[in-house]
Amino acid sequence: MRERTGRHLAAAIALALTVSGCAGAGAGAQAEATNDAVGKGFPIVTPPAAESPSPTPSSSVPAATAKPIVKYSACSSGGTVTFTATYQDDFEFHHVFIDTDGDHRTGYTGVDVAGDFGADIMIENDLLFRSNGTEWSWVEVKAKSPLLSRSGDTYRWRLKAAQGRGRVVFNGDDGTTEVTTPVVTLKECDGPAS
Ligand SMILES: [Ca+2]
Repeated sequence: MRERTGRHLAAAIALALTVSGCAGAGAGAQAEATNDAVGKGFPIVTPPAAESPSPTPSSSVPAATAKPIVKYSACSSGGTVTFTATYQDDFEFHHVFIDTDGDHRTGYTGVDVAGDFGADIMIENDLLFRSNGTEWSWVEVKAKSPLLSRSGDTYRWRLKAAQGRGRVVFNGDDGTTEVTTPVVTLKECDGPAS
């Protein structure tokens, strides 16, 4: 937890502004600082759609339901890894973060999980991204959509082993609330990939 991210820094800056009395701006100043930290310092390289990838993650606050993400797992079979999770809250962004090299110094370091984590790969809804640094900066991987299926609140994704093997967490973000599961241990799938 020692490496905090731009958004935390931005929050600290906003707090400093507020405390110093610079801002009658209040929330406005905080929003501006947050945008600046991500938007100017680390431009999104390939913005294929208006909200892709999503804006800076929300701050972590208690979720609406006691267990916003349940039945989450990751398993490997052959040359692929399959991720499954049920998101019980109404999240806008459904993420899988993967530390493919097990090195917390590479990839996005802002994942809110116990222990060090450097996410090299991110799935966001139906798109795949690779990290472009330790901040919230991602490059879309133009490939077949990782989204295998969606049934109600349950998502299934599949990646090649090179992109999917490693330490995995699931994350949901509704723009206000962000929730992250503990690190998931990758297992062998019970049956052949289907
Ligand atoms: Ca890493």
